[in-house]
Amino acid sequence: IVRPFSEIPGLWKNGVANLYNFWKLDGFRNLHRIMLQNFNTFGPIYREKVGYYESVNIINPEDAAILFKAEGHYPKRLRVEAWTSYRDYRNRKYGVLLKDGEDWRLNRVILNKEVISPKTLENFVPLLDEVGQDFVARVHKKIKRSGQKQWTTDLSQELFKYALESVSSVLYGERLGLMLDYIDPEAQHFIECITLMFKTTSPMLYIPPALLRQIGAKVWRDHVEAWDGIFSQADRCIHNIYRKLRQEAGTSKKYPGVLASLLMLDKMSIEDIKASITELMAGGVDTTSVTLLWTLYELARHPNLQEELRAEVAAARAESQGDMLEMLKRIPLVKGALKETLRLHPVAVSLQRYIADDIIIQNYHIPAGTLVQLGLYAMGRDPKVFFRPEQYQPSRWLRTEKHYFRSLSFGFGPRQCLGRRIAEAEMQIFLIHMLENFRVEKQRHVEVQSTFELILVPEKPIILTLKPL
Ligand code: HEM
Ligand code: 2DC
Repeated sequence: IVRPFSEIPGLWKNGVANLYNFWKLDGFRNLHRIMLQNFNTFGPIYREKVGYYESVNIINPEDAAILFKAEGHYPKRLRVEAWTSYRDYRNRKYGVLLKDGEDWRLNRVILNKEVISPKTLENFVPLLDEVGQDFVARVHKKIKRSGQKQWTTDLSQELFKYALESVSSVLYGERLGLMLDYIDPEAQHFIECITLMFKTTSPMLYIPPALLRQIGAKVWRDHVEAWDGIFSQADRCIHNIYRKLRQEAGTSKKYPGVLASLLMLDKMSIEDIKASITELMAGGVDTTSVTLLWTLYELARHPNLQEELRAEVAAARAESQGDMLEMLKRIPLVKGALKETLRLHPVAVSLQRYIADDIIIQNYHIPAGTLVQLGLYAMGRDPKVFFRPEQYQPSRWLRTEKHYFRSLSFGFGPRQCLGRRIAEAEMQIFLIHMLENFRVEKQRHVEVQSTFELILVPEKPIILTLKPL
């Protein structure tokens, strides 16, 4: 017999009291650990209400399959009110990240062709390869200048720049010049704004931004300032391309970038294009840079594995005679390493959908319209789902284990990460160049955990040593 919705275990009766407890546990920064603990307490399904945020949470891949089968034609994830409120406040259009329904689908279908279809890789890879080469050249220069034979540092700032340079070169078909010694202060400011934007979003998941705005709360003011900085930099980049396009009218045969392609295609309104390009630019910095930092950290902790990956890359280089697009087809273990990083250190703690149909999960009835969350962080560390989950083992993704609904770091289906192809290519190319040039080491006995700042990030700086081979 199917049990009713009201019998799902969990704390969902008093959102305000739960918010108070959540706050006492420093939940704004510990969301991932609290979710893990809730699954331990309540089992594989629990219902929760914290502040105004209400959801049903699940952890099993088989249940994830049921969830995504019920996502409907217009999959809808948690509405991040802080982000929509800002746009309403400043009279800006929603991009594909925030749109829903038919409006979302129409934009998404056009963007898919330019951003995530497999054929775009041909265009992206040469641009990303150039940025990767410049990154290692920059590190070599840093080492040379230091007068030592190695460089010990917190790479996060360098990685932010690498990520922004990469995503910008793909979007605009042009370099920002962030791998140079003197960089545009506006670009640096943009990077800081993105981090602030993410950080100020998390409290507003639980407390309505409209309320915070009314009382003039600092977190709302900081959030507005962060988005203002993001939009003004994106606007500058977009206007620059728009102007050039009108002057030259597409004379050269070279790939002009995603923005110019969309403008020439003339299938989306200019305002819609601007909104989505801004989201892509903002979404393309902290996500990949943090994942790369975690990957270097894991490679430093596993020197034998690092050598194995280096050998794979060397063989791929030889077989493809340096053709990067070909190389990317010959590095399964490098790809496994990135999946493994995202299993243990996912960018998104959860995936969510407002389900379109009634479903039954763990023998409980869940009505259509409910917000159901898959605990991605918890699933990645569950011994019932992954054999010896605490071990970093890229080879587990080479078909030894079951993969059914287990590789979900970029989400699922038509609403999955739009930046996925860019992110994957950018990260693979980065690792290829780094493995070909440096050995990565770390200080002994330093364990680094995740902290929740809307996306999961390292709780403290990760100090690594790069040694030229
Ligand atoms: C959405 C993860 C990098 C842009 C998402 C979602 C996840 C995700 C989990 C939600 C998917 C869903 O609900 O099914 C990641 C990870 C990244 C990454 C793990 C890198 C390691 C990027 C990059 C960009 C980007 C580089 C931009 C170039 C977006 C956009 C959406 C999205 C625009 C919303 C798509 C929509 O609503 O239709 N991402 N992301 N992401 N991501 Fe990413
Ligand atoms: C955060 O409980 C935790 O890719 C919440 O590139 C549920 C939630 C909803 C939406 C998720 C968010 C979490 C994490 C960050 C994500 C976001 C959707 C897109 C966004 C996963 C899991 C991200 C980082 C985008 C951001 C693009 C943007 C800022 C322009």
